Parts: sequence; structure tokens; C-alpha cells
Amino acid sequence: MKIAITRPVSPALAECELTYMPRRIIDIRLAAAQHQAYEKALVAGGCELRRLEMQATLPDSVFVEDTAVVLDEVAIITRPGAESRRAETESVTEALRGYRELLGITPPGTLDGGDVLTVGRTLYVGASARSNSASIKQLGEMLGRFNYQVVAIPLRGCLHLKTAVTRVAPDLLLVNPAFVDAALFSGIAWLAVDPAEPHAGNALLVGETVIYPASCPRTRARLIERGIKIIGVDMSETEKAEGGVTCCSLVFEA
Ligand code: CIR
Repeated sequence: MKIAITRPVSPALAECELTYMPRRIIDIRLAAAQHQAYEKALVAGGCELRRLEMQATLPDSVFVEDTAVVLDEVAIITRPGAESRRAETESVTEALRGYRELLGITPPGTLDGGDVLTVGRTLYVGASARSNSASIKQLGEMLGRFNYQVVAIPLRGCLHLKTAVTRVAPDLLLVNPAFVDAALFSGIAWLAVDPAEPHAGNALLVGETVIYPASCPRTRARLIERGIKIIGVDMSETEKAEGGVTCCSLVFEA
């Protein structure tokens, strides 16, 4: 059974961290309605939801992806790169305790889950402003015993690795070559986003379907052409907070 951990949008989302985007007005009611539709898409994709309590005072707490990396054998609780987000991990730790052995990133390591792309036994980790070399070293040490290799990936001009590249099928990546060098992902085919859609690289593969944002119609057409089944979602409000479809859930096999 697939589990999807989610958390409602905080009414303080407008005070979110922003790195590459200008601050724009966020409609919180619309954000909440869009988040509910996103949760329905997760259910349509075969997930059972585990909704965490809202954390009203933590603006970015809807972006649960950044708080943990859940693998088949173990889960790693992150230490988010933004100080304002560190308190988000506590409730996620409690939620994951029943499902996995838990390990954690410790200081001086910082890691956002949005920087970790798992392909088979390889964890590609974005060397971003949020995830540092200390955490990449810790991941390598922790996960060696589970036979994972950890590979640091340089990024340019985007917040997280998964802003630039995500999986859209077991054997296919969706890549924005402006943000990351696709040749670094050896042995796996890739499809480029439409260059007019810089945030189109963030797709959420759930089972055999891809949850995909309405804001990227050109790349969506490319995916459909490749035979990929899409569930469309409108994420306009969380997109203004620099979040995409992967960011709002932690999906794993129970
Ligand atoms: C942040 O800057 O931390 C949030 N405003 C957005 C986080 C998005 N998370 C993700 O891409 N995994």
C-alpha cells in the first residue's frame, strides 16, 4: 500500500522563504482548495493519505517533502537548509516512526528532501544553497550499509535538484537542461522540458501516473506524446511560494 504524508497549507504561507522568485500575493483560500485537489490526485494515483496537523506558525510547512527522505529500508530526517524550516521535522519524525527505521542529518549538515532524487540504488543530491557537502557525506556514510551510492549534482539557477529533474517513469527522467547537466544521470533516458517552461521539470510519479501542474501545458504535451498518463493539478498558489508537485507530499510504500 502506498502512503502519502501531507500537511495543510499554513495561513502564513505568504511569509514563505523565497530564493529565486519575487514575492507575489498568495490567495490562501485558493491555496487550500488547490491542496485538497492535489490530495485527491494522490488518492486517484493509489495513495492512502496521512494528513499531519496544520502548523500555522510555520509558513513553509505544507512542503513536507523537504523534511525527510524515505527509502525502502530506512528514512532520513533532514535538517532543512533554511533555519525557519527546522521545526517542521518534529511531527514528520513522529509520523514516519511506525513505518521505517529512522536516521537523521546532524550539524553542520543541512539537507532539503527536494534535493534528493532516488533512481534505483543511487541517490542524486543537489549541491544547492540548502543542501551542503557535510550532509552529502553523512548520507554516503549512513546509506553505504544499504548498498546505496550518493552522488552530488551541481545545479545552476534553481532552488532544488527536483526543480530541475524528476522521474516520470521507472526508466525516464524529465530534465530542464538549463538547470542541470542531464549527462550526469548515467544509464537512464531523459526527456527535456519545453524551454518556455522553466519550472516544468518537477513532476510527481505515483505508481503508473504522473501528477503534473497545469502551469506547464507544453511540457505536459511532450509527456503525453511519450505515452505518460497524467493527472493534472493547478498549483498556482504554492508555485508562488517556490513549491511544486513533489514538494507537498512524502510518498512511499508502507
Ligand atoms: C522554501 O523556499 O523552502 C519554500 N518556500 C519552497 C520549498 C519547496 N520545496 C521543494 O521544492 N521540495
